[in-house]
Amino acid sequence: MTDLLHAEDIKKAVGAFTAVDSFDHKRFFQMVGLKKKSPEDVKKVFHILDKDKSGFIEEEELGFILKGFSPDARDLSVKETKMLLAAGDKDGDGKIGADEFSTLVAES
Ligand SMILES: [Ca+2]
Repeated sequence: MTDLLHAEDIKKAVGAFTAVDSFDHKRFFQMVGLKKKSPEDVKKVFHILDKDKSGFIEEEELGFILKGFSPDARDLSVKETKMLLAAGDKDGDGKIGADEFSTLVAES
């Protein structure tokens, strides 16, 4: 992930949401520098977060999204995970595809 984003930005962004239920994906994507990355780089980040390479970020993987940026980051709470899924899952299939992820980042 540090090939794509600055380690310092990742540290700051993860550090801003250490409190449970404080996660705000829009602010996080801005702080971590993802919003200003090219569509190709956003897709690369998507593939890192899609740990099982299924082509989707499922609800379980969403819960570990912060760990995808920094291994020592916390897991999202169930509430945060459900809110993030609701924000990103445009077609209602219960998981986030690459295009949905790009849209989620663009909207932040
Ligand atoms: Ca997956």
